[in-house]
Amino acid sequence: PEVIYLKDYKVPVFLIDHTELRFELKPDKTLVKARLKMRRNPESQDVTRELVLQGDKSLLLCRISVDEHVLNESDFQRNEQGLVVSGVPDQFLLETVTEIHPDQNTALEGLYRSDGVYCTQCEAEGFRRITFYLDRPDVMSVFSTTIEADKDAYPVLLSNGNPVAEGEADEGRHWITWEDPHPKPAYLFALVAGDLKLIEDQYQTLSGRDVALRIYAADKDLDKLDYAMQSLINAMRWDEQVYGREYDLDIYMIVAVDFFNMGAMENKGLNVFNTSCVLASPETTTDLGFQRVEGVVAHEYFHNWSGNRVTCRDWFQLSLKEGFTVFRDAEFSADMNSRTVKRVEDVALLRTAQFAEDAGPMAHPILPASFIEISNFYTMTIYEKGAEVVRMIHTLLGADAFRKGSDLYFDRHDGQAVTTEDFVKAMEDASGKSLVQFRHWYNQAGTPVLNITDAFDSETKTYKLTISQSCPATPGQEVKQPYHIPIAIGLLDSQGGDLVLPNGETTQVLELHHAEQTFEFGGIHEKPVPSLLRGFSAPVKLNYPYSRDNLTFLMSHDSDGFSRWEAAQKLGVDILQSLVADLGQGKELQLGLLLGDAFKVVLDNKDLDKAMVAKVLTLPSEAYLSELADVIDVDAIHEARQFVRQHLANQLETEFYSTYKVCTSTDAYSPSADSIARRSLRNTCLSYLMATGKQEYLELALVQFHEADNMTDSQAALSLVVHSNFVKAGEVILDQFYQRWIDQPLVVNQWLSVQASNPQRGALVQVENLMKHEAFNLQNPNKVRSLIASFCSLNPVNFHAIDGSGYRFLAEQVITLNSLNPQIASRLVTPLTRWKRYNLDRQDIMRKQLQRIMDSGELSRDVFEVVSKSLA
Ligand code: B3K
Ligand code: ZN
Repeated sequence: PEVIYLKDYKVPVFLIDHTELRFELKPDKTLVKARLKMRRNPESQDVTRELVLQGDKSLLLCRISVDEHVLNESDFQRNEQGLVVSGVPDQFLLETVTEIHPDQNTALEGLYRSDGVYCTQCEAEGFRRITFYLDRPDVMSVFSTTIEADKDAYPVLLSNGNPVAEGEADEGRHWITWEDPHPKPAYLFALVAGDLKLIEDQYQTLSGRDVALRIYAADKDLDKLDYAMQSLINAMRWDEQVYGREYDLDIYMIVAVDFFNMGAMENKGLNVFNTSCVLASPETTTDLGFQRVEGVVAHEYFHNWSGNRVTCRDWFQLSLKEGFTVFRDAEFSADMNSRTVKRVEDVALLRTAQFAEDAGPMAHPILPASFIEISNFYTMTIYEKGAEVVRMIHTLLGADAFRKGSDLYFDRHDGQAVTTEDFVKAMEDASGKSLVQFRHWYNQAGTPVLNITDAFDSETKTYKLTISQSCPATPGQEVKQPYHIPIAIGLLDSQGGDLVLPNGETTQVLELHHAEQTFEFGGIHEKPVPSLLRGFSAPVKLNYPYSRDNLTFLMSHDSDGFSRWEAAQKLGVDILQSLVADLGQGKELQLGLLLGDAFKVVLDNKDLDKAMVAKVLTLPSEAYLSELADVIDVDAIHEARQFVRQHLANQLETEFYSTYKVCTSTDAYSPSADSIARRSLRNTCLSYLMATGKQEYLELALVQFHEADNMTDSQAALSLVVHSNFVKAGEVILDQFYQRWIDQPLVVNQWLSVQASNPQRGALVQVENLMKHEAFNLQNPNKVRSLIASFCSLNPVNFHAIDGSGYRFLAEQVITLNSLNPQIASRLVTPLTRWKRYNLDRQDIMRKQLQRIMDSGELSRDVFEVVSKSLA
């Protein structure tokens, strides 16, 4: 397959001013009639008379004409990528009739059917599976779309913009025409046709315009749409208040479908959502699910400005819209809920998944220089690290200058397809702050490492922090230039109070520019304890020789909530790492009271946010410990962590039990931050109580399972019992759970996931059996994620079983999915690509399975890119 390079970017030779589409949806085939008003791009130097259109091999071209003159075979050429029409004039009308087969579309890109509903997914390059087109984001066109279909089966026909005409046709068919006045790239096109129901609301924008809000879903899910609607309204208000951005069409629609490759898609005026990111009800949805709905609804809404009004010039610029929009949705969620909890969750995800990606064979900068398949670049790096980079700009500029910068960016580039450089330039121009060196964050891959040492001079009363930075080599990038890094710090006196820093505040942002730099603080009377990287002000790894006493001190005194959690994590990591080392040397595990005592202080502190208490009490995850390890010892990490959990459970049994009781409430379910916090702490306590292995806590968990009025509590109890040694009890409630929720696919998916992530022996056999279960369907990505992906990423001890069974299993699934759904296949393979992180025995069997995929026949570009880069 061909490698595409950013450096080869050229402006389009032709443009499309107007796109008129007519879809005739029929069960055996769909006809797509396109009328494209095209003209030569005055900005292109290219004088060719050849028009090159993208079009997938699966498209059947029935007819093509230029200015109403029908072309014959000699006037154009079909090839793998599309169509080349020769001898076109400077301005012309291109008409095509194409036949496509949505029923056979298992890749879920382009036009496909999800449970009988026609829907589209065009980002990044799906439009070329619908018709021949200039399928690139810098070609923006006004769309007018007519959909014709059987009226009974498809009463609802939707596309972008506003409906302008409708009518009846022969044979019980009907049609509707939609017009979208905003020029847009083809990746933002959408079409939906189906038997859908809706809930409706109204929104009045700041300037007084009325917008109709509609959320569509299958009839049975109509009762689960209110939370998404409320989240949408909150997001619209927030974007007006925080960014001054208003919605620009008369209608905003969201459609929920069950077959979807990712979370949701921001098509102009017509978002298509995975049901998992829009449906929410207390009985069926966990707190995490509620928060995901809120976050994703907001994310897609925010794209209307950061992505749609101002879009990407080419797909290398993906982080322009994704990094910025993730930053926006994270800030929205922080404002709606607990800011610190949101930050802790995001950082935990970044440090496990994104750091691992940055250290693996697919490492790439947030502005990649090349790719084979763009779908492989919808990554943690583009999204989450991209958001961190925008956050650093926010930190360096301050909120006011950042807002000026975003205003300038939106005003300057409204209606354009631009680059990350344009974004940074607008931030610079509006603030006057140089971001020249900062741009390395866009071009360099890898996670920078900071090593910090300090010195206190009691004579001169000065305290010095010496910070050095480095960044490991990544594929194709041996040497890195020093980054410009904002490091937010505080200094604590021996009482735990914050010292006032030179900026007059208790937190100051140090700006690191050099490979090594020393920062001096005068007028300091005793050696302070530094609180470093407050709020995780930069996506880096930080080493400072904290003693365990330092860490317990910071855990209870740091004024920055994030840093208190971070101190607890560091303490947990330190303890767990030494236990893992002990296991490696065959030593018996021992643990003192220090960690439990520190946890007790936190548990007893009634002033703390319960959600944060729960976070602090949660040991660093196996995934995070793995990411930090030189060589990942899967079993030792699991064993050490279980040992510490059990030890803490015994040491603090009384406290966990009383806190569990305190957090028990008879109030009706609410997804408010307070009640989420209460449930989260309660379930954390229950998990420790279960770790004692005592029968009485099994009873407690079972009572919770049976009496819960919400999915959070019932699912927490279910997974604790299923993952415990009480095997029989686990089987019984798994069965009860399934019978109860058999009609709720999203709940059944959680049921699959609980079993797939079971660390007890035998999980793989269970997963293999479940693949034959009626609840499973390999063509539904949500099912694949719940069962197969959960097993491979949430069940390290079983997936990495030393007999290689987990690896073989994954390779088989990837090979099957490669031809069904390449995007899902290529995501699934990720855990195998990290083979270099394991011991030689495992490396060997993991690599063999990658090779087996490689040799399995014709690979999709998606799978080929990931597997070949991993083997390189
Ligand atoms: N922009 C879409 C992602 C499209 C993925 C295409 N493979 C969702 C989002 O980030 O909002
Ligand atoms: Zn997005």
